[in-house]
Amino acid sequence: MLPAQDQLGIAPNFAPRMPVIVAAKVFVVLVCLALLALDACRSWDAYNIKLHENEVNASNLVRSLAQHAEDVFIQADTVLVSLTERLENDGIEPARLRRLGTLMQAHVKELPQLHGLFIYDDNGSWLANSLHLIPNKVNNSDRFYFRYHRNHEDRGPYIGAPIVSRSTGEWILTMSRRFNRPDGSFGGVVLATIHMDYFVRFYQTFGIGKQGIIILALNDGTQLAQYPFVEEQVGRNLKDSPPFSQQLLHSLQGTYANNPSSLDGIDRITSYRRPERLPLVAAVSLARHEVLASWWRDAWQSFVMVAVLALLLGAMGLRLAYHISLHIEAEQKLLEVRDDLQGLNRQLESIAMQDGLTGLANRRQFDTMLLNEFNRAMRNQHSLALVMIDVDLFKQYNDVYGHPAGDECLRLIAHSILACQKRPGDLAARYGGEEIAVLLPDTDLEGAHLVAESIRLAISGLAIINPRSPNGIITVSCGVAAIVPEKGASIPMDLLMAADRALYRAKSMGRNQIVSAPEVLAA
Ligand code: GH3
Ligand code: MG
Ligand code: MG
Repeated sequence: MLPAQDQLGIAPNFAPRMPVIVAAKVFVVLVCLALLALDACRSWDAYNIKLHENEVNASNLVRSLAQHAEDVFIQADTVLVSLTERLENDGIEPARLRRLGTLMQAHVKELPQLHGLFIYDDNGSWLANSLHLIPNKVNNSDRFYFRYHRNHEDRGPYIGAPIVSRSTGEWILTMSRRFNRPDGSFGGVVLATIHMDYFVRFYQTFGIGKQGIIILALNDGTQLAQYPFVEEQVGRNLKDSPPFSQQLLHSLQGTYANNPSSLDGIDRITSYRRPERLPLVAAVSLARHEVLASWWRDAWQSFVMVAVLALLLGAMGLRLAYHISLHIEAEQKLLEVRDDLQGLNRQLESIAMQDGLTGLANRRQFDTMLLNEFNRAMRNQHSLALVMIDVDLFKQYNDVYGHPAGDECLRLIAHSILACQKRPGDLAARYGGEEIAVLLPDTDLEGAHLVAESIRLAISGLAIINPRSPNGIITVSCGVAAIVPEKGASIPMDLLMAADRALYRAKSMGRNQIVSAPEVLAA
């Protein structure tokens, strides 16, 4: 006998199929993709935070630069206001101008941004300056600031485009005011010149990367100073560049991305601010790739780590899924083998329980079933019936036709008996030789008699010739008995003996008939 399913260690419901493996593989791939997606989200957040940080830093820096530029020009203007006031009240006599010259020298020494201070009369001739000498035949009426003041009665300060100093040859910025004669007519111009280099040197103290740019410009777009200093770009007008025209003129401060720059093709982010009291604008442009350099480094490092992790996870997961699939395959094969063995086992069992010649149950199965049904009938107090069938004069049939023909005759008889079985619980068994027993659970004597009669008729209906029989054909005799077993009072053998006695009586009464056992009925 083969081991039962549980003894083989196989759980009855444990039969995972290949779709589970496909789902596991899909799950592993999804986990890997989710890891990469999470990293991409994290990097995207870091990217936005980096840009925001840069915006805050740049806007703080540009606020300082705007304040610085305003302070530098306001300091110069304070000197110009005082000179204008003296010129208008004290006049331009040579002695006064000499004293003013000394005062101007003191101012220039005091304020490091000042390149010089100058006074011109209404024709542009030099009246006084902070230098120690007044060059001959030098006239500044061609300068734009001079023409501006001569043509405008406005008394406010005027900041001009960068120019090359006639006294020192360096790039300077100009701030000037008009002074009037007592009658209100144009009296001349006071001028403060400021080192452009003063701004450039200040700007270079800030860390703005290799491709960052700081620009100081007038509101009309005229560039006053730039770091890094590029001589060809001095004094250029930015008003036609789109960011300047679109953004800087319309708000006090802000940030914009000019990608990429029309000048050098570099993608920059610019923050700008305009001071409140002067028509200036300060701007800081940082190269986007420099701002994001650390972010790129971090993002790559993190991507490489996550990608390696995802690959390892994916490889291990898929390998695991592969091994599980092998395991499942092996298990399935084992189950198939088990099923085959169980089928074989059932076949062997049925062979062991069957009669080889007739295909009916054999004696062993009959004995087991008789015991079982007897006990059941006892428990339920139902009637159990037995029909014992014996072929009449079969020895003679064998003698006439031989044993093989006898065997074939027995097969035909068995087939007829099976055909008469009405209920699945009935059992027909070859009891021995040409004797067949039919066990009929839940059947009384009367019912069993009817079954026996139908069997007898079916067999004589086969009309198998038996020349030595009085009827000329094969017939059977049947002994029928039935019992409602009582506990402790009856045993299976009682039923067998009763049926056998009835059969004996049927034989002695002339064969081809049925005898029921009345004494059993009575019991
Ligand atoms: P009756 O029962 O009517 O008194 O007469 P009978 O000739 O049938 O007598 P008995 O039952 O004593 O003889 C049984 C015979 O059945 C003996 C034997 O030749 C035959 N027989 C028993 N088993 C087989 C079998 O498997 N094959 C064949 N061919 N014959 C068998
Ligand atoms: Mg016999
Ligand atoms: Mg017989």
